[in-house]
Amino acid sequence: MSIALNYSSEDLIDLEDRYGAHNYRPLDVVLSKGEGVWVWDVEGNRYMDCLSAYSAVNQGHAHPRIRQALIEQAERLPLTSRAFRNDQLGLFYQEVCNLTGYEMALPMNTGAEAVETALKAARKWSYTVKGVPDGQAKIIACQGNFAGRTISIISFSSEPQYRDGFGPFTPGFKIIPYGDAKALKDAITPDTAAFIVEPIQGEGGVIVPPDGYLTQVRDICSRHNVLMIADEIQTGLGRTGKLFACDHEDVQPDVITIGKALSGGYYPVSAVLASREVLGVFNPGDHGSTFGGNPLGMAVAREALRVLVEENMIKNAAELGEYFQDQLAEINSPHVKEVRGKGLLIGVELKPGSGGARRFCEALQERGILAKETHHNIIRFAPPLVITRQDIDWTLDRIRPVLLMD
Ligand code: IF1
Repeated sequence: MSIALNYSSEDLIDLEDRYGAHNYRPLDVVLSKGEGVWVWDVEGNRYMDCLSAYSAVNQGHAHPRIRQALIEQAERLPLTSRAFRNDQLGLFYQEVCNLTGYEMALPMNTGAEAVETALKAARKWSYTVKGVPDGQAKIIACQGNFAGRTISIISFSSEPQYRDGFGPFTPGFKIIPYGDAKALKDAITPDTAAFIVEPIQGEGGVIVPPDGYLTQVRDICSRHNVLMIADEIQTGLGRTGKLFACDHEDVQPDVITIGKALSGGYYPVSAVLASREVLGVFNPGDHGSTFGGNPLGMAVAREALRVLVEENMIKNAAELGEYFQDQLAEINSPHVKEVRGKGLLIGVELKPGSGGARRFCEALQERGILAKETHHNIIRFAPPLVITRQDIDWTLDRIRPVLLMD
């Protein structure tokens, strides 16, 4: 077992700093083991993981059933490429489509690749089905979106840091305010192919749109023959207490992107889900990737979806998310402006002048809780969906003094 024997956290941090690009500013905690909601650092200190690898380990760290599926498939056949077929892909398609109610799926690896695939499908659909003149397709996105780091995706980002130094950008995108259905209606033109939206903006700061927004979006997109693309890579697969966050309004988007917890954190697996009319625009050779739909990823994803449903994680996220959020809101902290979210995707927004969320995350780390700040003044709490009420009470006992500190 290749563990980092005889290396301290400090040694390993030094190696990262010396040899690695500094594209992150992580907390100085070096993790070496994980199980369920708990992770341990190199020195053996235990922490509650309240980030879940950005919602990729909804099923909890090192879920035994998903691990077993990984091992068994790894011992048989990890990769074939899509030049040949394999005995996991068809079963994944059937199971993910039956679970979600979509006619077709296209598997990729990272969330960004799923989003890129959805954008390509929407553009080609607009030319071949809707009749938009070739090369003229427009796609509308929202202020505060996050959908990945590729050049086309940051081309519709509104976050200067994600764009600075990476131009020129891909044309054909329009940005509108998030949560404003009228802005969407006013932005649509005959060349509009699609509207891509997160049902809750995760990185944007756990921004929950007004009740009914998704229903209005669905209606506007239907009326104008514009594809509604829901990016559920972070909000999907039980995170907000429903299979998809769109399910809170019983809205079915034309296209859904999924990723992260699709593999329970074991392996990069993402996918686009849509109708035959949309995914049917791809002809052999149009699109693909070396690892997309590989048997190892498919076997892992099949088991990750199975445990999500069979172990009642979605219902658990709804019930314990409500409890967690209510208890957080009751902490009478002078620093807290708002507690918001859905299910176990919770954001605690701090007031200006609180010194920023980072110092609170560092204080939480000292008390055995790993949480991540977003946009300077928001602490995100997103523990694995296997969390228990007892775990939440343990966490609250440590969060209270931090939110009440000077
Ligand atoms: C980072 C957070 C950021 C996503 C949604 C697509 C993707 C993501 C809604 C792309 C990825 C990750 C990426 C990671 C930090 C994290 C993140 F929102 F989850 F916190 F950045 F905004 N759609 N989110 O959230 O999926 O290609 O990463 O598999 O890039 O720093 P990916």
